[in-house]
Amino acid sequence: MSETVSLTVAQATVEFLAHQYSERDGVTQKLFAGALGIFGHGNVAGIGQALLQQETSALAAGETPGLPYVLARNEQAMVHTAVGYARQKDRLQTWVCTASVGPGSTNMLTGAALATINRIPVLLLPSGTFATRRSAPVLQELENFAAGDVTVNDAFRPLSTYFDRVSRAEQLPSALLSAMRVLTDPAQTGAVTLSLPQDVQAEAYDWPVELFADRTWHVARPPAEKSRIQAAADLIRGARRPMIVAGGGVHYSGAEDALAAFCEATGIPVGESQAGKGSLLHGHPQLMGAVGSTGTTAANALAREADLIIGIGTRWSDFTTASRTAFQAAGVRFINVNVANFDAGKQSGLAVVADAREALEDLTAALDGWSVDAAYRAEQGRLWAVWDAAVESAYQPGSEVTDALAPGKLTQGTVLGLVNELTDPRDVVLCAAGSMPGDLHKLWRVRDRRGYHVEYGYSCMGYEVPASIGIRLADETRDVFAMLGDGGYLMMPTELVTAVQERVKVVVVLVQNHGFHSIGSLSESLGSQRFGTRYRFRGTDSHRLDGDTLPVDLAANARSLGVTVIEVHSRDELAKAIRTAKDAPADGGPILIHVETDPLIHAPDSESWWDVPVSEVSTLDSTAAAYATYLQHRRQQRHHL
Ligand SMILES: Cc1ncc(C[n+]2csc(CCOP(=O)(O)OP(=O)(O)O)c2C)c(N)n1
Ligand SMILES: [Mg+2]
Repeated sequence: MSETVSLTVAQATVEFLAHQYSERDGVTQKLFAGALGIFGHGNVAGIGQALLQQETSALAAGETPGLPYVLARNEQAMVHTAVGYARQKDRLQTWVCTASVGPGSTNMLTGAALATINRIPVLLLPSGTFATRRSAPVLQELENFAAGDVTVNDAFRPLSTYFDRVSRAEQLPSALLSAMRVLTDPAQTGAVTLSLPQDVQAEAYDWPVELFADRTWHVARPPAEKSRIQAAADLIRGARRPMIVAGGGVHYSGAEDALAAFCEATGIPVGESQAGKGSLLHGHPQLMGAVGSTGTTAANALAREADLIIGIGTRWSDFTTASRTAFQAAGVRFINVNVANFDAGKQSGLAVVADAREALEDLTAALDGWSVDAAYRAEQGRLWAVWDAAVESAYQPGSEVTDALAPGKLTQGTVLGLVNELTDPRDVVLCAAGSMPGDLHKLWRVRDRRGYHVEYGYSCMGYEVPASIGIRLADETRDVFAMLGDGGYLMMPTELVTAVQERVKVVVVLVQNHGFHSIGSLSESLGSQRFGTRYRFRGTDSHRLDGDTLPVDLAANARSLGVTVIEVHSRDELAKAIRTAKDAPADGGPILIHVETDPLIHAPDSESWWDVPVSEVSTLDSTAAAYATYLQHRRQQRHHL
């Protein structure tokens, strides 16, 4: 008989999680940095009691708890914190999120979707109602008229890359082991959900002690099959205008240096997706910057005529392909280097299922001595120079732009440019939704491989503040600058309080433009006249949202939460505020810089498109005109078969 120990399911879960490690390239680290949570019935006496018990005994022994607990303010937000952390750690470390029965748990659904779509590991522990049903229906329990075994936590199933419900204590070991396997699998990772019914959490069981031994999960770097590398090399040798599209997989695999070496040897230019931005650093001769709907004119011009596209670690989202209009050459072919065969098969590409770094090293060797011709390299240089000049004038607009601005307002390009210029290369810029992700994609000059963090898989308003905490906790040697719109701020300012509580230094640059610059422009381009995108009073006569600007004071709002706030009204004041934020103490808590911008000044055009359907019939001239333009763009859409 093996030795056993009596613990509740919750205590066993916490004990197990505290002993998990990930390992890649011989480097071992804890898989879970800690647990984020909000207690209510369902977890207060289960997981909550277990976390208390381990904190108490660790501190009494003069040790740090194996799974330190951090109280968050909103369950969706705490998943964002975990995602921010895990992405900054190249998916090798993450957090556990625990929530109470019902709304506490379903608040995590958006976070689950975000994690799975971005392929970022997080472990979610929603609480379930009684497995025994002995007091059913309990407070916050869903009663489904047609199915007795359904709970609100079933809503996690389509959003999780792995889901299990532990209805009996005996099921826990296999559930935990499967969860770890999926979290550390680079091809399958995402939100992993273990639903823990409230009675089961508190139930005791005699566990074999081996369950709680240290366990190390190897994060694989699968190499490509030799024949696929050979086939890919043959295709590349036969191409005249090949181009790389670098995605998030380049970062997660740590393949940046291998990519740079490959590009330098072959002269193949690189366009980057949002997650892949920073794959090559600003100034690299083959870097053509962002590609697709929010791309640079340089990358998009090359993409239009490329005869071979080599996707590396990309999901090929519509922003990256400009809704399948980016690649226009007749007979254009694709190679997809991806650790997930799901992505490697897209665009009818030649699938190279492998870790990005491994595959790039093999491809570099297979193409030894081969390069694109000198004219193609020179063309890249010319295209980039034109774009870089456009970036410079967005950073430093001329008087024809600045003279037209209302007093105290700046352009968004000025704000991005100053933050870029005055931060350290290693600092992290962060964003998720609004007009800024597109502007950052086009304009931000990335100077460190971990310096750019835009969540554009789910583009979730509200990600920014909680994720900035995760990023800072992941690496306290870097300052984090969260670029946040007023709409995004109003969606979820809650975690500023968590940053105050934990004394986490994050810098929020709040760009106040009184509504949705992004959706306003989109609306106008689709013939919908910016309807419902401005934050205005309802007009007493017009009955529409076209009255005066609302008297919101988000600076005062942030101050009331305990945040240090700096309000700026000029370029010089903004520069000073950024320097003050940089000089602020590392444990001084969050800082918010409040700046007003003009929403009608745009970043330079991408010469690209994004497919958003326009009404086919309408009584509005603006919509009818937009539909005609829409049809023209639709004609450019291609199947890659
Ligand atoms: C949770 C969520 N709801 C809605 C949207 C759709 N959406 C995208 S951008 C945007 C407006 C963002 O406004 P703001 O943060 O002020 O940024 P701005 O567009 O002004 O730059 C909306 C509503 C979204 N991305 N996420
Ligand atoms: Mg706004």
